[in-house]
Amino acid sequence: MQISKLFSSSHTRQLLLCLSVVVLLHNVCITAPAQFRAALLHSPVRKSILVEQSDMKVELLPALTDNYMYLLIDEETKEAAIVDPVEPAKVVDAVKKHGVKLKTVLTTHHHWDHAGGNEKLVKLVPGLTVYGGDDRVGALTQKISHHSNFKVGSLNVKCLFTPCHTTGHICYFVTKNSSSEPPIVFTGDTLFVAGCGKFFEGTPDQMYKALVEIIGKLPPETRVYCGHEYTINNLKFARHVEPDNENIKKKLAWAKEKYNNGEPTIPSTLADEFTFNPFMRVREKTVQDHAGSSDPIETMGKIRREKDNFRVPKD
Ligand SMILES: N[C@@H](CCC(=O)N[C@@H](CS)C(=O)NCC(=O)O)C(=O)O
Ligand SMILES: [Zn+2]
Ligand SMILES: [Zn+2]
Repeated sequence: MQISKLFSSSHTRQLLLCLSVVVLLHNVCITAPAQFRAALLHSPVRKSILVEQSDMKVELLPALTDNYMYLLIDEETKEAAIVDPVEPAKVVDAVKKHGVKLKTVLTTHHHWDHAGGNEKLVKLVPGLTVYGGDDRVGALTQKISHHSNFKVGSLNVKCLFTPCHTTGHICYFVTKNSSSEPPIVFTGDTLFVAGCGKFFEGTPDQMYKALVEIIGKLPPETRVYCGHEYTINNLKFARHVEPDNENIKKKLAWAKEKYNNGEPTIPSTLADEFTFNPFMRVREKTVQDHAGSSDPIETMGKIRREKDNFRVPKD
């Protein structure tokens, strides 16, 4: 076919028009400011927030689509640790902004969306100690197990072995001696706000131990910092399990408002989780009735399987 004919065919002109629109949109998506880009993609920009206590600070650093990295700062010594630094450049910026000394990496588990930045971060920040409970964690320097203890400046970190989502999953419980403020726990993909991680490498019995007997026994005021922003979807499932639970309805309305403002729904507290998280509530009759069982562990297995196949409603 002659070139002139090719360009005069109306189909080809339409095709070229479509192509230029695609190229234009693509360029806008690469070069436009984050706010505009997010508007195009119909999702709000995820803001980072700083949670301040007098003994420690936690900066929430949104990463990837719905992950969180957490910069933990010991106020007394200005030493810092980073939890699951999947986007190392953002971590380095936050460390500079706060003028703190980053010494420690706390890895919850080996999945790439949590541990995938470790190798790069140790190159950017020499001398880091990288903690984790699994040989599959990148750049690991200190393999830890249940109740291993270490310090981040003056803060105490206690490791909680919570296998199920992966066989080497660790949660990190952080306290300050003789503090009147709440302790905190980084729960990775074991406990989410109103949900829990998928049982990729474990059993309902293990998740029951993790959520009820280990994390659930920490002080109720403990602040919960989890690995993903899944709160809205989790609460929609929670509402399906317990349609009459007012705490779920209230928390869902609150979470939608937060989401629309681009704000995190984290931290939560353990006391609150016991009021709306179905996986923390497997001893409750309402949750057991929904699962058709009177055994909390069997209930755990049944509602996890149900959530794996749950189609999240729009509202
Ligand atoms: N359902 C997830 C899909 C991604 C996924 O499988 N995430 C893992 C952690 S990386 C998980 O354990 N999700 C818990 C769940 O879906 O209940 C979502 O809401 O986007
Ligand atoms: Zn994971
Ligand atoms: Zn994850």
